[in-house]
Amino acid sequence: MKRTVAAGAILALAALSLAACSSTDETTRSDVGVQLFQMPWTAIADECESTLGPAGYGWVLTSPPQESITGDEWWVSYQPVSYQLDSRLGTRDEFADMVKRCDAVGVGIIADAVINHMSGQSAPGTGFAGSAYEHHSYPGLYEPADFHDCGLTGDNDIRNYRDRAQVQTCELVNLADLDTSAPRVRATIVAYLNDLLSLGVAGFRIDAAKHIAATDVEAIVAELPANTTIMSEVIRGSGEPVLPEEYLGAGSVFEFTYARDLGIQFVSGSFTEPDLSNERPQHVPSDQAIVFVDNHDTERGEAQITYRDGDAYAMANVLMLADDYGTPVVYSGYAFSDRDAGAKTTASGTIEPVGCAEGAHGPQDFADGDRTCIHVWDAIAPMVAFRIAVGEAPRLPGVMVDDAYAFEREGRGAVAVNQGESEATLTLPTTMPDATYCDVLVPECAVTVTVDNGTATFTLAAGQSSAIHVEAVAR
Ligand code: ARE
Ligand code: CA
Repeated sequence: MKRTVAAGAILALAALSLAACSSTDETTRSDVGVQLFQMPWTAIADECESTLGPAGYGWVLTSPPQESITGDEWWVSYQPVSYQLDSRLGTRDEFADMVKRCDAVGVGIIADAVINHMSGQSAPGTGFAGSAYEHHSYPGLYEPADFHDCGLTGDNDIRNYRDRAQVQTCELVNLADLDTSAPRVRATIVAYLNDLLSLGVAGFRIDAAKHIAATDVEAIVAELPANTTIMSEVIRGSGEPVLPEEYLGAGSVFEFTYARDLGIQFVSGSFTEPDLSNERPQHVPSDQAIVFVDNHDTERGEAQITYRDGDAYAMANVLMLADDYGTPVVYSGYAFSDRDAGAKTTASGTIEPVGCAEGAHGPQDFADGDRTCIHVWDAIAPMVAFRIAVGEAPRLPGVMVDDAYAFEREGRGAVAVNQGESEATLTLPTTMPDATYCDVLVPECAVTVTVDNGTATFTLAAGQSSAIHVEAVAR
C-alpha cells in the first residue's frame, strides 16, 4: 500500500521537475516550514521573496501577532492584552502585506495563536497599542467572569502537571486563564482567528494547547473553515495525563519526542537507527506530526543541540529533513546569552527588521542578538529541494560506521553525516541510478559523490554532512 502511494508520488514529482527543470520553480513547494522567531512582518515579507520562495520552503511560523504587554523581553509576545494586530513585530497593514507577498511566492503563513490566556501581570497597565488592561479585565474583550478561577492551588498557579484540572484550569506561570468552555469566550477567540484568516493566513500554531481541554480546542477549530491548518503545542510530558494524542481531532501536533530522540544522538555520539518496520513508539502518526530539532523554548531549555553546536546542528537538521516521518519545521532565531533577552530593537521600540538575504550561510561565533539564519545555511537550505526530489520514497535502513551514518530515500536520494573528529569514508548500498551526483550541501557542485554499481561512496570531513538526489546530477 505504502509503496503504491510512493510510486505515484514519484511519478508526479518527476513529471513536475521535467517541466520545471529547477527546484526553485514557484509551483514546486515542499512541506518544510521555518519558524522565524521574533522576526518583524516587513522582514518576513522580504525573506519570503529573497530566500524562502527560491529555496522551496512551504510555510513560515511567525511569532504571535496580537497586541501584548510592553517590555524588552521576547516573551511579552505571549501576554496578549487585545486582539488588535499591532505589536513590536509590526502593524496590521504590515502583517496583511506580508501574508500577500509570501503567498505570491508560494509560502503560507502560520500565525502563533495565544488563546489559552491573556496577560500575567498583577498590576493594571497599558499595552503596546495603547489598550488599558488588568489581570482579569480587557475592556471590550473579556471581563473577570470570562476567566477560570481554578481554586486548586493557593495562588491559582499550576503546580502539578500530573493533575489534569490544574493543567487546564489553573494559571500557567500566572497568565490569566480564559474559560475556553464558555460560548462567549469561544466566540471571541473564533472572531480573532477568523480575522487573521481574512488576511490570508493558512492556519495556526495553538500556543499552550495542553492547557486548553482538547474538546475546547476542537469546538473552536470546528467554527473555522475546514482547510485551516492547526498545529497544537502539546509538550509530551513524563507521567502527565494530558497527551498529544488527545489533540489529533483538531489537526497536527508538535511531536517533542522526535526532537528529544534526535538530540540524544549528538550527546551519546552514536546514531540510533529507527525501527522502520514499526510505528515509532511515543510518536503520533507521521501525517499529523510536526517535527523540529529545537524551538524558541527548547533552545532556552531542554534542547540537546542548538545553533551553538555549529556543524552538528546542521547535521541534526539534515537528518530531520531527510527523514520520512512528520512535517519538519526549521527553527531560525537569534543568538543570546540571557534567556529573556528580546530581539534587537529600533529607537522607537519596535523589533529591527533584519532578514537573512545577506545573513550567515553557516555556523559562526554569533554575537548576542545576531540572527542565526539557519534556514539559509549552505548545509540546510538545499535539503528543501532534496525533500521535493525524494517525495514519498520510503527511508531505507542505513549504514553506521563508527561516527558516520548514511541512509537512502529509496531510489531518489541519500544523506551521510560524520560526527567524528576525523575524516570518514562510508559506502552505502543504494538503489539510486549510477551517476556522479552533486553534493548539494556544498555550493556550486564543487564536491561530487559517485554511485557505481549500486554503491554510493561518501568521503566526509569531521563534522560534515552530505546529500545527493536524482535531480542534481553533476554535469
Ligand atoms: C513570563 C515570565 C514568568 C511570569 C510570566 C507572567 O518568565 O516568570 O510569571 O511571564 O508574567 C513564554 C515564556 C515564559 C513567559 C511567558 C509569558 O517561556 O517565560 O513567562 O511566555 O510571557 C509549559 C507549557 C507550554 C509552554 C512552556 C513554556 O505546557 O505550553 O511551559 N510553551 C508556550 C510557549 C512559550 C510561552 C507560553 C507557552 C505561554 O512556547 O514560549 O511562554 O504563552 C514540562 C511540561 C510542559 C511545560 C514545561 C515547562 O516539560 O511537560 O508542559 O511547558 O515543563 O514548564
Ligand atoms: Ca487553560
